[in-house]
Amino acid sequence: MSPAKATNPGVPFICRSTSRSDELAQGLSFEDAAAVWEARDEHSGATGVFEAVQHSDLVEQRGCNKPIIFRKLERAYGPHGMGVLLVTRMPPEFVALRRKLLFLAEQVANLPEAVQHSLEDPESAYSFGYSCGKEALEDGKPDSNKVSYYANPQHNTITQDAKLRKRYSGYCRDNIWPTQALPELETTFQRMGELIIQVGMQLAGHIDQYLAFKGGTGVQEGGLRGILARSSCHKGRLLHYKPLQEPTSREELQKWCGRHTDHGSLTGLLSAMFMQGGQEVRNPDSSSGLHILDRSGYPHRVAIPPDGLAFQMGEASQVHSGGLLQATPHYVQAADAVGVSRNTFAVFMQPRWDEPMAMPEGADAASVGIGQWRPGLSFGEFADLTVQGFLHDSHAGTHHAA
Ligand SMILES: O=C(O)CCC(=O)C(=O)O
Ligand SMILES: [Fe+2]
Repeated sequence: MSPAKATNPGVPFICRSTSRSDELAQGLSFEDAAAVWEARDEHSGATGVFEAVQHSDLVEQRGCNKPIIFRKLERAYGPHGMGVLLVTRMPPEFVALRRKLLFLAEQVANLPEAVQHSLEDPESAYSFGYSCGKEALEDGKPDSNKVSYYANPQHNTITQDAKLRKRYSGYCRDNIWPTQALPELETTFQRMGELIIQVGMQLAGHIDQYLAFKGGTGVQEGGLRGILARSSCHKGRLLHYKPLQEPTSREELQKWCGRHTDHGSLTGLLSAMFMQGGQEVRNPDSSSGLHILDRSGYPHRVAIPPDGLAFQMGEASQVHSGGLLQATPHYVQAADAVGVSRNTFAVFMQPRWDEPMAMPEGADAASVGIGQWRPGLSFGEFADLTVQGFLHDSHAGTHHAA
């Protein structure tokens, strides 16, 4: 199936200017410096204002941008931040790949059952390849509402060590691809994953400078960027939220990907694509989609523009920064419209399984604030505890970057 001609997805997105004087002096253009990104929930009228930075500014690492980027990072990820930063004006390759990959998500969900089954990996607890109905919803029922396809976007195999492949199966087993049924999936998934990781690494470099500026004693060797560069086990998740068969309550719609925080370091997220009958359609329900909870627990809908890439903070970064960076609680609400699917892609950038989960020297353990964390854990052990916690924690509704 070839991608349909783009219809206007109608994302309620505006770049709004705030103060201009000091920012102009820092050497950024007016628009760049002032960019915030405002998403409005048309039903409730609630707005969320999120920080945005242009991709080119992130890449160039110009010294004069630092004070602006630091302020944006603080407003995004600090203890009073909104939990998300948007990278805008991603290059044309990214925009084209997004469409191609999200059409493939729809196709994965429509593969014959026998093919889907052949792409499953029970040995990794369905953390590689096709997964549907293997995770529990908040109410304990199997989650058959969405289809996931998991893979390492950078490496098809990371180790031959049988012990590691068994002990850390969620990281160390091999990628699985539908080479016959959907040959384009492998390259499209991997290229998009690689692009997201590249931008995430650039962002991590700025975050390290920000942490140093805040007086943080440093996030382990090489900072957050070092942790992510050492890791060979980032995980991509292609997601298809199945169309509703019949109208349902708002409460049910909010269970599709219940409230949780990702347990890795940094999560990159695409703008979701809605589809009906094989064609892209506008989001039929302006209150559906990704919502983040601000520090007072108030939900804000996050509408990512098609050329944008959003980054949420994960729990590992909260630990590694001693609480200077705060993990982002979020959930996804399905669209209140029969017959419309939602397709998206997340990349969980996460430490290697053996990376120490140490907080910076001198930091106060209480400020880490992650329930399952204690000193001396490796990331693999921390992740195990997190996943076990999900079995009992009524706030967690999703399987995670494994
Ligand atoms: O569907 C989305 O936009 C986000 C999915 C998510 O939060 C997750 O997979 O952890
Ligand atoms: Fe998530």
